[in-house]
Amino acid sequence: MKKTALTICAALVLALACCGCSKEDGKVNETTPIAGGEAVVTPTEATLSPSATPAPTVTDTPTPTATPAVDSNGMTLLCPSQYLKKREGATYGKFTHITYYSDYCKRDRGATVLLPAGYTEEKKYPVVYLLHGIFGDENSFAGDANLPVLIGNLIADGLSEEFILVCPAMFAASDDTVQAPGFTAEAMIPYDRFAHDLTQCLIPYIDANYSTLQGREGTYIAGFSMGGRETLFTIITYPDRFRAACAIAPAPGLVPGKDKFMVHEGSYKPEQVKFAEGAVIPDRIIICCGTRDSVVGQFPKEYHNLFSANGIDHIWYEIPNADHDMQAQYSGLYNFLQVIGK
Ligand code: FER
Repeated sequence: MKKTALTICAALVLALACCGCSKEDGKVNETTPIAGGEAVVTPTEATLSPSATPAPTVTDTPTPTATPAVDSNGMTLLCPSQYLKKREGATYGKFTHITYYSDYCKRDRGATVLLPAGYTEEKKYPVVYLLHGIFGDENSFAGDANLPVLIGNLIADGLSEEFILVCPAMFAASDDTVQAPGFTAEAMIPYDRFAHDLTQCLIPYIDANYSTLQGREGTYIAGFSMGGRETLFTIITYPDRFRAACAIAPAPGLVPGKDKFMVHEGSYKPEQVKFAEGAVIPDRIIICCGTRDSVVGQFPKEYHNLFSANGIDHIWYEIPNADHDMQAQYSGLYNFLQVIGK
């Protein structure tokens, strides 16, 4: 009882922390690139519902666009705002909700799927699995109207190959009538279980039902916050299954630690976060975070340091002035989605 109250409090604190950084009343700055990004309103237990945060509105850019700043790794620091606006000549896909049977969880589970606008069974598409934040579900990303726009624009400009986006529900509880997301050690278990549900059940389902480029070559994973942490957990656990990965503002807990929300037992010991000599591993791993992230703070940078110390090749970059917000998400996705097929 006491634990539940604490969990709800912690969830509210997190939601407030996220809401607190909203600066522009749902509007993304008109200059390029986007600035003062919309905060992610992380769903709490109370608001866990299919309708996700309304996406920020992007208004017309009156001035010609400046060349976006790029770092030494070739990462564009901020997603240029014109990529979040619909335009003539580009086509945009729509999310649909699917249900698959998880033999791992022994029950039906949901996911949302965004097919490329010109999807045809005659082609084979890579698949990006995109993991939501804590308390989220399969509808969290599907509620962001900017996401299909970003993807359609990247494809229209030839920056991304066409791909299928799958947004799963990460909380892979064995019994979701008794287990619920929260800031407790027990609640971390179903999040980590998702790696097994994904590789054993969801990927085979997607491969069986869509025209996919199967196997490591066509399989990508990315996530925001809790989803970023589980992206890292998944590639450490199943390194040979993914061609590339991106952890945007990954939450603590992959390794032991402590923050304002909880003590993290750690899914792995720091020395276990490595790949075996000669193992098949992702070609590219990106870790990024806003310089002003008020929720996960320095933990993403600590992952970067751990990966470096353990000899894992990766790209680390910081998103100027971004909080735990949409600006961070769009920056990470803008860069990562250009990696598909390359
Ligand atoms: C934590 C801090 C942040 C944590 C999770 C988060 C499980 C996730 C935040 C998000 O998904 O937005 O200590 O522990």
